[in-house]
Amino acid sequence: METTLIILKPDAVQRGLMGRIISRFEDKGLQIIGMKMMRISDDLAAEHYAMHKDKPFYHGLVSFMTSSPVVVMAVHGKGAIAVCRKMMGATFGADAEPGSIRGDFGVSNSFNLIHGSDSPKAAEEELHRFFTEDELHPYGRAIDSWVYDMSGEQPE
Ligand code: D4T
Repeated sequence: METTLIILKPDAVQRGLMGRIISRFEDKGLQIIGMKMMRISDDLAAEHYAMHKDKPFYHGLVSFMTSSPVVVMAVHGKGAIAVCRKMMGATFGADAEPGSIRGDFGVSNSFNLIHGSDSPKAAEEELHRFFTEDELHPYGRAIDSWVYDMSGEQPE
């Protein structure tokens, strides 16, 4: 089981898409164990996108991410990191597959609605970047025995 960091970017919040995007993760059977609305500071955006510091789109990206509130979520489930990335679709809206979040809701390259951690290492770092320990709430769900086959040692 994994937990990944998802950010509903400023365009998702401004366009009133929060509920529909959150529902997709819930419908899939993933569990939200942390969620808050926040305004990302310049420093936090710079830390989060440090790997893109030398890219031509960096300043626009930081300016976009700090322009308006975002919603950050800790999403938990089997293979949650890859499952969420698949649900998000390709980076650019115009390339993203229909049925994916970016494919269904956007056409822009830079306003691409959502961020998701891309590896277990990134997920761990990013969850710590955006959440304190007491903001995460792992909880047992009665439906887990129907979301997963629990007859073996691991959820399947
Ligand atoms: P994030 O990191 O936001 O989940 O997106 P991806 O993992 O799908 O894509 P990324 O790291 O390559 O890009 C981060 C962020 O920068 C924007 N971007 C990217 C942009 O505005 N122009 C570009 O040419 C690229 C490559 C979009 C997502």
